[in-house]
Amino acid sequence: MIEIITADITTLEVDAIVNAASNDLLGGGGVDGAIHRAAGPLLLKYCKTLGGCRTGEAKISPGFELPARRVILTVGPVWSGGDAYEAPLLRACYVNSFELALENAVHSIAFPGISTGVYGFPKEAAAKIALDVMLQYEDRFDRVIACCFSEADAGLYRQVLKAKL
Ligand code: AR6
Repeated sequence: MIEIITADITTLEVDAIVNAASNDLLGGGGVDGAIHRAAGPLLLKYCKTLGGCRTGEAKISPGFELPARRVILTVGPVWSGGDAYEAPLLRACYVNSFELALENAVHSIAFPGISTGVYGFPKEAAAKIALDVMLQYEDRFDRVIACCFSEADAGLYRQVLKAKL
């Protein structure tokens, strides 16, 4: 079952948390900044060896000082009106993160709302894509967590999930 929670993703004790990163993987604000602060400086050092990440793709690192064992770094699309392949690119973020998780024996995974902050992806459309892919993969994991950062976002996720079931 997909778990929809309101939490700071950096506090979760799971096999992997997913980071909504930027193409250079060198940190930033939002959830990315929070993850780098909580993981400590070794995360940035490690990310510098990864050679960046294309939009829609995913890479993996250790969790360093985080309670999570791993960080899966993915780069969501910047919303620019909807005609620039934003939806398939966002879907690819979730699919590629799950595939990388499966390759790395990750059994519990938590996702933030990729692209729904600074990158401006409309929240309801993003939640539909996120939950669609989560439903596709949930059977292959012990825990799949949609980690929202506000009760309002969690409410939206619950509403979207209910409509899909
Ligand atoms: N735990 C869970 N969710 C969070 C947290 C947290 N600690 N902090 C923020 N969120 P954003 P993006 C939610 O802007 O839109 C960075 O600078 C937030 O409420 O972090 O993909 C990167 O380096 C929102 O719903 O990511 C990139 O340059 C969601 O996380 C750029 O931002 C994503 O918001 C990526 O932008």
